[in-house]
Amino acid sequence: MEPRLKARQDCGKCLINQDVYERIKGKVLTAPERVNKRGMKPCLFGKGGTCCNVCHMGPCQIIEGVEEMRGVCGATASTVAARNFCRMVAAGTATHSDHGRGIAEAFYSVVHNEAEDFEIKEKAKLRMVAHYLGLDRKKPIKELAKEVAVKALEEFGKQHGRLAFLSRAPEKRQEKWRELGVESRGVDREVVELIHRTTVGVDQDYRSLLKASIRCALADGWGGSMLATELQDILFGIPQPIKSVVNLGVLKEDMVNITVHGHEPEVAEALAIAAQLPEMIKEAQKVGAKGINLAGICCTGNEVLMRRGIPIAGSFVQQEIALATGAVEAMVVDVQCIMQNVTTVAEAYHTAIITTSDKAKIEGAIHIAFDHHKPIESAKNILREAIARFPKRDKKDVYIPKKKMDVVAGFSHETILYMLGGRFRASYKPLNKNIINGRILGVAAIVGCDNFRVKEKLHIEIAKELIANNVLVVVTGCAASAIGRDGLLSPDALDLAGESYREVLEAIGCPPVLHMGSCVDNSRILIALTEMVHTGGLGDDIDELPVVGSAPEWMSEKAIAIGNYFVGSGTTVVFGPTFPTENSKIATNYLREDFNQMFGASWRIARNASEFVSIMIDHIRKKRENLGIDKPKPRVLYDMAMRRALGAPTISPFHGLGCFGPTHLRVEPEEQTQ
Ligand code: BF8
Repeated sequence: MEPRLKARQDCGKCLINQDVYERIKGKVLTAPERVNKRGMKPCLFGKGGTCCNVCHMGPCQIIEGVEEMRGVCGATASTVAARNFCRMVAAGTATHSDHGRGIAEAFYSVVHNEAEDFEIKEKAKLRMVAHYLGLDRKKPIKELAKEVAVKALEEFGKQHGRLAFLSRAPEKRQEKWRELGVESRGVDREVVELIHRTTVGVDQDYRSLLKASIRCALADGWGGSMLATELQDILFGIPQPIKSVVNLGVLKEDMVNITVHGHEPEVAEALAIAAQLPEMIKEAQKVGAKGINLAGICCTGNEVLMRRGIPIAGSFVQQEIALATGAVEAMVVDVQCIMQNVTTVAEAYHTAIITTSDKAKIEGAIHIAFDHHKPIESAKNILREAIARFPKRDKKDVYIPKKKMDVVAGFSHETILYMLGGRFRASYKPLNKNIINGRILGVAAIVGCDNFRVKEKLHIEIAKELIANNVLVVVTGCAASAIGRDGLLSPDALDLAGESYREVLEAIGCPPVLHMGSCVDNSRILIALTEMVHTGGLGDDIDELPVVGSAPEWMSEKAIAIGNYFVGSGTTVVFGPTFPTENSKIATNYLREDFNQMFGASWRIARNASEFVSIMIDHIRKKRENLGIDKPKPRVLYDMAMRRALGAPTISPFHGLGCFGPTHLRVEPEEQTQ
């Protein structure tokens, strides 16, 4: 039967695993098909930020400059676009920060002996974090850990003063924040205040709203996200370069396959430990499986990839098709980015969707609440549910595509220090030196989501062109998985790097694109940038560095919060192909021009890969010029044919490369004991 509504949009994402999509077509409706079949494009007013629904006289559609098309209350397009932008920042900050709070609570339980199974893995990092929380880092570890747990939790509810980790930023940046009055107080306070400002009849000046959005976003980057990353590292280990594999081909026909999906690593860490227990392997063998195979989806996947080398089955856009392989016994989810449709797809197979957080239940899923006082016991219960599904798998219905790609992940800022400087002189000096001498043009981050509405493979195209132009590229989130799928996280991709960048990479033996972790791990990039400033030679503040950020396929509110804290911290970011304030030129211009005046960095918009790369490289070049280190080389321009010709590197073992696991990070050995 012909669809009632005519398809108006194409989705390019089904091409990633088209063979699997073909098999479920007509069986279950999935996101790519919904993009095609919805019959309506995204609402123009909503998409560009000028649909106001903060009260019930509306929703009002606003057109900038048209008097009759202001809101019923008179709200202008700039106010409404700024309000909506602020709400996204507040939501993004809340998600990362509530994740951070969850980890802080788990940490509290561990150090107060209220939780079994986990322990402090990184004592030196604990001392460093204690120092920045204003504690005496020399105290005995057990006592200090308890104080850190309390202090970390207090950061969320603090009412006055400023967030402790803001003091980690370069001094000049801190002064700027002070002068502008955007130092974040407590995380919760900033989120609550920003939401308050955006309600009907409160803050009705786009300038005041947008400036306030920075105060909230900084509470994400230098607050909730940074606390999450640091406490996770202390509990579960600082990532070190590690080999693994990405894409659906990591699922195994003869094993119980469990995908871990969401964002918080606690559940996945417990599952990883429990899945290795002989008793659990025996239980799996009893039902005819060889063992238990864990594979990641989204940022939970990135967390356990970074620390344990657990393979990634897929990014955000692959969550449904991972189930459609018919080979997944359970998809275990925690919080964020879990599409409601996973239960619909799972119903067509033998798969259980298991929710574990009391904050995130899904109709049609099984709920097994994860008890962070008893992580392994909780994990065993989850594993048993999955194991029980294995005999129900319909072998005729199983299709695991062969596609997978080798990757090296695990580039925390500590390991980058080690890799660049070596064991005895761990520092960013070699990086700064190579930027100053022009071997490396600058640093670019490609972060954030992948998006069913974006047809092109923007991440890959942008990354290829940047590395060909000698730009060091760091990645996080689903962008990292997408780039991994196409081989750029492998040292085998060195050939795609520009000549001088390749020389640097060959000397240290690492891939041209560095995977720095999940989305909360964007805070690692903030610290890396600060380290570059402190190392010297590239200015006194982050906004002087030849660096730039991007989120080419962003879709989540979290991405907007991340972009905003980077801008507030002095890094220009390029987003696209759409942007949430676009219907108000006034608000959008403020984010670009006025933010640039205030923070030395701005929001930029690009529509396609070429625009992204142009803006990013021009920005890096401008910063180099300002620093007086510019030796212009012609940009290598890529058209589509050239990009295709570049292809993807083939899989091969990583023989003879030097980036697989520093034995020592920059710690004082005596601090590890006590
Ligand atoms: O926090 S990149 S789709 S999984 S929101 Fe979600 Fe976007 Fe993926 Fe990670 Ni970040």
